[in-house]
Order: sequence, then C-alpha cells, then structure tokens
Amino acid sequence: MPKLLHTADWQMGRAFTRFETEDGAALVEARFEAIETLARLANENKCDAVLVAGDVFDAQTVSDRTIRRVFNATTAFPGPWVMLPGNHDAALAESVWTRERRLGAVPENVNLALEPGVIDLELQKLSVLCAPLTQRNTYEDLTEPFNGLESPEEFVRIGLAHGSVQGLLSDDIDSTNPIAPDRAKASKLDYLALGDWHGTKQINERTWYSGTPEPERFRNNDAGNALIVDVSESGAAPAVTTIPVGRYQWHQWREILAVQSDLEQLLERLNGLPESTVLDLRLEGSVTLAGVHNY
Ligand SMILES: [Mn+2]
Repeated sequence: MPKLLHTADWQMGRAFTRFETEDGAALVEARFEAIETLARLANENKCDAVLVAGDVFDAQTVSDRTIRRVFNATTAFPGPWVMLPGNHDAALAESVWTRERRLGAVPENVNLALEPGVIDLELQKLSVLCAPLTQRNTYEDLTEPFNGLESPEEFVRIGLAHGSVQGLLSDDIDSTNPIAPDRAKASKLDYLALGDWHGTKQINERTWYSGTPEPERFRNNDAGNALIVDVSESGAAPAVTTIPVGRYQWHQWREILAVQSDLEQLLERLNGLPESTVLDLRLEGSVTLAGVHNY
C-alpha cells in the first residue's frame, strides 16, 4: 500500500530582491522551513517516498551553501526521495546536480533522476518513471517514452515529470515542455506527479500538479500545499489529500476608496491579516483626511 508525498517547484536559491533585505531573508528562510515541514509530514503520514517534480533549485548557479542546506533540510525523512530536474535546474552536462555530487552533498536516500528511465524502489514496491529535463526547454513530450517503459507487475507505477499539460492550463499554446493530458492512462500509470504549475491543480483522476509548498508570487492560485497520495494497490484509483504547508500567504489587493467608510473597512481588513502575510496593496480614489476639514 504505497503512500507518497508529492511536491515540486521549491525554487531554492531564489532571492526576493524587490523586498527590504530583512523581509526578503525571511521569505528565503521560509522556503528552507518548508522542506523541513515536508520531511516531517512524510514521517507523520508514514509515506514510503517523497517525489519532487522538478525545479528544486531556482538556478544552476545557486550557492554551495544553499545546496548543502537543501539536503540538510531533507534529513528528517530517512525514506527514499526522488528529485527530478526541471527547467530551472535542468540536468545539463554540467549542472547544479553535478556540483552537488562533487560537493558530496547528496545523502544516500536521495535519488537524483538525472536521466530518463525507471527508478525502482524495491523495498517500497514502487517504480518511478522519470522524465527529467536535460535542457531548459524542449518541444517534445518527454513523458511519451513512459508508454514503452517496463516495470515489475506488482509494483505501483508512478510517473514524475515537469512541464505544461497541453490544452488545460491557460496560455499554453505552443508552450515548451509539453505533456499529453492523457499520459497517465496511455502509460498505465497509477499516478502522474507533475511540477511547473505553482498552484495545486488536479488534471484528472491520476494526474496532479502539487504546486510549490511555499508561495513566492502574488499570482499563484492555490499555492502552499503538498499532496499525500495513497495508492492502495497497482491499478487502484489514488486517494489524494491536499495538505497546506506554506507559511506566508500572498495577497494582491486593488482597492478603490470613495467614501470615508471605505478607508475604515480597509484598515479593519488590514488589521485582520495574520502576521505571515505578504501584501501588495494599490489604492485608487480619494477620501477626506478624517478630522482635518472641520474649520
Ligand atoms: Mn518550472
């Protein structure tokens, strides 16, 4: 009865330069904490494996320190991790992943899917079919070879990929890194774990985007979650549970102030926000300055 934790799009090493230095640093810290939270969640839910569907790192050039901290943060979950290169951390001949290996930073229980193919987790009876990006952009569907990949019959068959499901997400016409919407069915996958879309999104019964665990933009719909995927046996429909893990909530407010009470209501809403809020507030309109006009 394999149970998985599905996550993606950590974008580690991203700098938040548009913010004040200390605020940006807090957002960076939150991303490391998110990995620790995921590891803890995998333990609490007795997961058999953690799958990271690409863009673990924001860039090939992240610091050695970031690399070490990422793998340190994973140590709380001693079971197998499978990490897939995405477009930001593609498995180039020389990449962030080859640097990690040279640094000796990758723990033994972390599997790096640097080449297309199957990673069999014997103990967990799991076959993970991997479609890593080996360049930043491709116009081929890298999950297409899944159709021809064999896996042991009694093993649960899981796909792991990073890109755009065609025809379902907005503005994806001719988009790079395409993925066929019916891939899970065509390749007889029990579940297809996807990354690249930063919000949590179900594509069909067996195909989901987990979204990023810690929001980092104002416009990612339903970001800040991880998915717990329970496949009772090979062929059974997966039970997928969305677990909120994000620390900061990002809001974008566009407010029009017309009368005095609009301002009062806005102040009330601002006071009601939790401390862990990132708010982009833009105001329009005009109000009198309360108490100034009484002469
Ligand atoms: Mn991506």
